[in-house]
Amino acid sequence: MKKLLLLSMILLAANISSGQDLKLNELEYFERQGVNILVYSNSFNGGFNDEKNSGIEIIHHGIRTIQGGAVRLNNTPEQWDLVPKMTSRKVDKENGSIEVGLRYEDYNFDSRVVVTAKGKAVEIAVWLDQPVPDAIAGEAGFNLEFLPSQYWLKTFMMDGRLNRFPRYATSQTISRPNSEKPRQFKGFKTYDDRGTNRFVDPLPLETGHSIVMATDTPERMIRISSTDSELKLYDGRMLAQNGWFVLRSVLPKGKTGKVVTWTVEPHAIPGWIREPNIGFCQVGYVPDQPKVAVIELDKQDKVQPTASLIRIKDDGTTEVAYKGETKTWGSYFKYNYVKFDFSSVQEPGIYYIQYAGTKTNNFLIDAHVYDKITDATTDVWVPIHMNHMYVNEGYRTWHGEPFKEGYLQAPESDHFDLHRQGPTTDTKYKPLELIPGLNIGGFFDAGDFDIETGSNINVVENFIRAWELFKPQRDETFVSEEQRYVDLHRPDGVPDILQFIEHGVLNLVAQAEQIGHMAQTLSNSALDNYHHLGDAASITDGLHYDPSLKPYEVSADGKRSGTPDDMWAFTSREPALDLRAATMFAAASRALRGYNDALADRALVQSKRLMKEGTELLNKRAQNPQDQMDFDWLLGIGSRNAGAQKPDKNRLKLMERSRKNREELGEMSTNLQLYAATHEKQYLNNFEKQIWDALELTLPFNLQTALDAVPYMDEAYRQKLRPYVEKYKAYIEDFDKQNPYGVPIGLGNWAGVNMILNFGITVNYAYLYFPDIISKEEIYRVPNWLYGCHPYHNYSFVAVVGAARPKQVFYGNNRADFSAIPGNVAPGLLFRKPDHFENFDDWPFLWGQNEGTIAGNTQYIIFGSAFKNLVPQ
Ligand SMILES: [Ca+2]
Ligand SMILES: [Ca+2]
Ligand SMILES: [Ca+2]
Repeated sequence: MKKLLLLSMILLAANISSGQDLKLNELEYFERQGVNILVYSNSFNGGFNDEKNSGIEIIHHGIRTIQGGAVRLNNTPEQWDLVPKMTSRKVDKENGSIEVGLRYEDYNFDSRVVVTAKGKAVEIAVWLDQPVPDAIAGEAGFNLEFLPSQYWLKTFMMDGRLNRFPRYATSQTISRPNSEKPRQFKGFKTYDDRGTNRFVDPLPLETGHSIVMATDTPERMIRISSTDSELKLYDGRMLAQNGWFVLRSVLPKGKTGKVVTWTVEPHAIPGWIREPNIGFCQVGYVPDQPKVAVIELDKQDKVQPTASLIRIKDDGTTEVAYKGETKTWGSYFKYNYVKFDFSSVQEPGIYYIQYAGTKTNNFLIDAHVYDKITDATTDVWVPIHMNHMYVNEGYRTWHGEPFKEGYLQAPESDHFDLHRQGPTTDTKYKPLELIPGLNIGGFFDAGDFDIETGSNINVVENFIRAWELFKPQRDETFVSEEQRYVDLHRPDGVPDILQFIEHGVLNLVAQAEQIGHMAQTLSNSALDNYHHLGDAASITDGLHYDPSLKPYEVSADGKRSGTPDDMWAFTSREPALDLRAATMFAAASRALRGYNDALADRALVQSKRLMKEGTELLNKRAQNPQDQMDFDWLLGIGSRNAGAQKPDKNRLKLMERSRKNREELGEMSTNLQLYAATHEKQYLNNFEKQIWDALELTLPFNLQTALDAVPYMDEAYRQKLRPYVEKYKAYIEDFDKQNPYGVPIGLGNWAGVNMILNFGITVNYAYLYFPDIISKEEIYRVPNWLYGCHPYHNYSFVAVVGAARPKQVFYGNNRADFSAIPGNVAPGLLFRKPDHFENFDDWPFLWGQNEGTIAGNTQYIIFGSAFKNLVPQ
């Protein structure tokens, strides 16, 4: 017996010590408790991505604090600096190593990075088969980047010299001739050199061979040393507010073989277990709704059998309101999940949840908790995003009037924000000629300031839907198109939402009238002002660009300048966009009737014209099989929704019939809109000929359109729709099996809030029209998720909404201030392969998790308005 005990103790000890070494796991990353080292589980993308999500990444005690491990060509790379393409990735399980091949096509430069587990550390080595090409010798180096918000104010020691990471960028720089700078993505330039022909290069904070960071903070402590190379520590924020701290070693000139070797040892707190994340609805709960907290647990954590709901009484003392079992849901990616159901507690009051040693902040149970969920978005976020206006709030100016000089015809070009112009401009204007009348109305796209036409169409549609469904009379905003002035919290006698519709339509109608069709976008012409952070009115100089003047020179009359900063209109014709605009214009003419009849008339004229021209162009195009896929997708019957599944015979038949119908009858949702606008029966007949095939083909995508038609249709339609709603009920419930949160969770490089809001809107309407099929409790799925019941942390994804703990930082245009624009809705949880969800709340700069968009936020207004109206029913 004693022997056995001894043996098991030895086994246990062996387990523990091997558990402390880094091991390559099944998911192909290095792991020990508290430390995950990923080697190109996520690749760089080039150009559009923010590129702070890739290469060698370290998740340190649950937070991805280190990334960007790769051979890079700059001391502190920016978003549009070249990234290496991964040409190979070999995982050697036996020897515990991962090797990636990296290539810079522009410089015909290949390197290999090999990461090998060595006890508690990894060795990172860079291998070259050919020396670094001359053009980038001395520039190419191995970089690793550290998250500023997790390292600032922490100590570091380089070769025994003590120091502290600066809170703000205040180190030193030099300037160097542009000719020495490695080229940027597609030849774009992120900086305005003010005519000096020189670029700025940061100097290192420290240089040496061995660095220990954050000895004062065990969660962040890391030791890095190199015997063959010099380590240099830089502050990437010197060039760009979204820069990280960068540690790098320049690759030696003229050498091959193993040229750089680092030993990297992230500290692991012995026995560390991640604190449980208790997901719940921060906004609170109405008394009769289901109330289920989802508790996210470290896989090493032991599940506690119970959790408690504590009530804070009127006198400030507390009492246990309910103690109940936790129910295991199971594992989902890297964590385990249990649920705590406290639905039985219905008494209004102030509560918090206690699970083991973890207490949440407090929340309310009360009949009115959801009453104000859309106010911040409608009263603050939306008006701040009104383009071509001066926006004031109390003592504060959010921005002056932007883009006074208007928009120039974009020449044929490739664009940094993914717009393409060409091969033709499809307008009567010459490249760089002023297109009159476009600097009016419209909404900033997101954290940037362009007018994405597609998004702006969505925005107007969303406002119209909100207006027609809920007739919100809310008037908190003064809007004068004549003064080009917006004042927040100043009623002017007109419902704000009508003014928002008008503002959106003013720009879109101007596009249709001036250009003849819809522009793809009105956007920046220069990358160096695209990443603008600050007053939108200062993005351009407000003066017409005159190429006969020198850059930065202003004409004698003060009206023109030689600075090529004017915005461009990208005008290559996209008939699908014209059709979407036609649908929206039809609805807008209806909504604006009686408020602004002149604009309603203009919108209707453009609707009819674009509908006719767009359909003809699309049908012509549909003869080309290359375009067929996009065409199908537009119809909502397409292969992108069907996934990789090869369509069977029946499906192909349906698709063919849908296509034919579309050619003859026009687009389904347009027909519905046109019926609503005109009450001409033929549109409704057309719609009915199309909707059933669409529901057969892609139910989740098309049910909303079918529900939108319910108010115009008879009882027979409603009966025919029933089996589809029943199918949709099964679709909803299936999410309970897919993940512990019961909503569709996206895994793309833009977290999935739009998909979740769409889902929420459809569930709301399915419940409204078919309460005997879709039960009321289903409508709470999406608000739960949005307001805090989700992985990673439990903060509300809507800025300032979420009584006690909304998120603090968003990727809005004030992100440089580590702030938020109230009412913004974050995309949510960004998935990093192979198993990590993330939403930073101390670092706003990753757009995939923190950037709210104008289309998404207006979609939130629909969702929130529908939801809060349904709650009391
Ligand atoms: Ca944009
Ligand atoms: Ca108003
Ligand atoms: Ca200008």
